[in-house]
Amino acid sequence: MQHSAPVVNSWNEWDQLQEIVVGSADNACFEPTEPGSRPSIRNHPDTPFPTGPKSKEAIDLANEELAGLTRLLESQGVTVRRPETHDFSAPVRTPDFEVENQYCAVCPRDVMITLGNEIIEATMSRRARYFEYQPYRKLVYEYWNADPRTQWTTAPKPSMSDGMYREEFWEWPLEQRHERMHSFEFCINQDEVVFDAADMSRLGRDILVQESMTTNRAGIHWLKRHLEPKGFRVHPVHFPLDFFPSHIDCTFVPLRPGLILTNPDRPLREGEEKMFLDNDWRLVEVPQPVLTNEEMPPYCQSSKWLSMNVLSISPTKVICEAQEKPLQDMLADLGFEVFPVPFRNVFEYGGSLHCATWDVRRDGQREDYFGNLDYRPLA
Ligand code: DAV
Repeated sequence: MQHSAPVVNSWNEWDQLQEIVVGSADNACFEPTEPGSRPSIRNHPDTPFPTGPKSKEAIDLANEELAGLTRLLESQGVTVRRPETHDFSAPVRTPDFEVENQYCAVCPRDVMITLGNEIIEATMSRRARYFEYQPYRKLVYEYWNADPRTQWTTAPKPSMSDGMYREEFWEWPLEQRHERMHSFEFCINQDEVVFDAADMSRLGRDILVQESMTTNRAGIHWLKRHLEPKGFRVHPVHFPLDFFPSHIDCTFVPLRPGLILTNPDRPLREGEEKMFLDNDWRLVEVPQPVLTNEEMPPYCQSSKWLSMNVLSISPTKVICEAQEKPLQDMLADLGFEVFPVPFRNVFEYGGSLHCATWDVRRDGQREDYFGNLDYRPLA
């Protein structure tokens, strides 16, 4: 079927949504301990973290909320697609590593990104997530077969061998993290190209990429070299007070041209606000989340800032977690129609509403929202 608009078309985080993939908790497993991840039970750091499949009850509760999000999106005229069933309990063995089980398909955002008419599969940064593109491949083939304009790129797979990681990272005392906060060195080193898709945020021609535990400078360099010839500008961004950064969408969340939600605990590195202020973008701090970090679900490895992991249906409609009243009120004051949906049972799978989705088609084209920019491309 040939649409007049491309089947794959999404240039930013906010244009009117047409088609989206919502994750699934089917067959989800606990994330294994590995060089790139040290999961622990909240408030019980000395109890061993569980391994293998999650309980049926936990999976059903998350799936109910994912189904609720699906119904809401469909009621707004959005086509919702779901990943294929995958056996996450299967171990992975490559020439470079072994890991006892995989993770889940709750967070397509971490793995897949639409950049205009191109789908990119991220390299990923953790062993248990090495094959996480697989539940989405059937959809990718469908989009690729349906429209000759669909471009599809898989980023180079890193070895994920021991040498790719900096295991001491996990032992650094807080004081040392503070001293090193401007070096942006985390649990992966700079030897191989590494990035998770969720460290990127799309603003038309301009793509922000966070340096993090899941994206290194070589990964950002690869993205620049890949995207600049296509007319994108790639901007590394940093949040030095986030000592365990992973994925930009609980830190810096654009909602419409000229407006970005920011995290009061994680200010942008000094100087990096210039491109936004020079182009009349407002950076607006969100209120404190309703839950404290201590009150987050025991198996959840993310912070309370999942509160700001909202999903835009359009430049005027935003989906927000049902219990986050302070943020909902702020969004309403900013002129948004807010759609609350219960989602706390999804938190232990690593994300909230933005993480648990991958938008494939939105209205609109590539716009330049940063006319006043001093940008130096690689070549
Ligand atoms: O701020 O805790 C959570 C997002 C993970 N996908 C955070 C990052």
